[in-house]
Amino acid sequence: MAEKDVYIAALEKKLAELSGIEVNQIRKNQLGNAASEAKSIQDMADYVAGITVQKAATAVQPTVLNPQIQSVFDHIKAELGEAGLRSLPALKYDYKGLEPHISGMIMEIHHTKHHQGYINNLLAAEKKLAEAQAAGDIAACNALLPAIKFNGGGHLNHTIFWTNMAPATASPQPSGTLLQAIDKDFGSFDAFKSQFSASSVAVKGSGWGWLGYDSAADKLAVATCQNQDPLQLTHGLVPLLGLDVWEHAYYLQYKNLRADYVKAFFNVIDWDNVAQRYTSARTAAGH
Ligand code: MN3
Repeated sequence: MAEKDVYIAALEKKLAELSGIEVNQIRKNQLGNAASEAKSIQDMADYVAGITVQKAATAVQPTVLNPQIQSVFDHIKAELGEAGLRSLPALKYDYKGLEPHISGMIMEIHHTKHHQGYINNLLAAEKKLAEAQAAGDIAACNALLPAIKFNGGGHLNHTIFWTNMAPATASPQPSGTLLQAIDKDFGSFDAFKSQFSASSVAVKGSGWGWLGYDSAADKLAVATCQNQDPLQLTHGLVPLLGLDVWEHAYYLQYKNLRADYVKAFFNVIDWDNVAQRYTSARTAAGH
């Protein structure tokens, strides 16, 4: 059995254990959809493994290292510090802590399998990058960008996402300067909520919905990204609030009803975390 199949089989087995649903039934119901992210992760591992580092003399070499490679690492370090670059961050709540809005089963699989998968791949890509740099093979370095962006983005995005959530509280709305900014830039909290929700629901395929901060204009903005593309690299916005709308993030609970999941997400947003991010981003931008 290919390594990929072993991985998916293990994921299905885990799903079966956690859900009490037989593997065959999971397949039949296409709940194995949760494996789609696992498949993407495995495809990316294969991609990294497939890149061959050559001696500089034997390849026609570009001379410039793509700066996005360093950017991805810089953004992760800014969020998690040097040590956090390579390790799975702990959650500040139990896996069941976001229930009934996001099930404990989704949270556990998402955190321990998927997020860890991105980190494993990022480590493999980082190792290969070091090899390629040592050999002076810039072409191989640059060929690693998609893997670094996907897996580094996956690590970064999920890290922000976990901190953006908290068990449902009595204050499901922002307050203070963040609320003032939302009112100023969107008209009202409800208008923001509509725009963020509609954009997130409309992401084609797999991706993320975001509330970001435009440092130059000192404004808030809603944006979406495909796959695991990091918000800052894609749109130049500092990420404040992210929502994973890959199917694995909701399918086991909401099936194909992404809009219901997006609605439920608003019950578990940690607005204090979003406000802290907003304040930090403004300070960093000198506003
Ligand atoms: Mn995810």
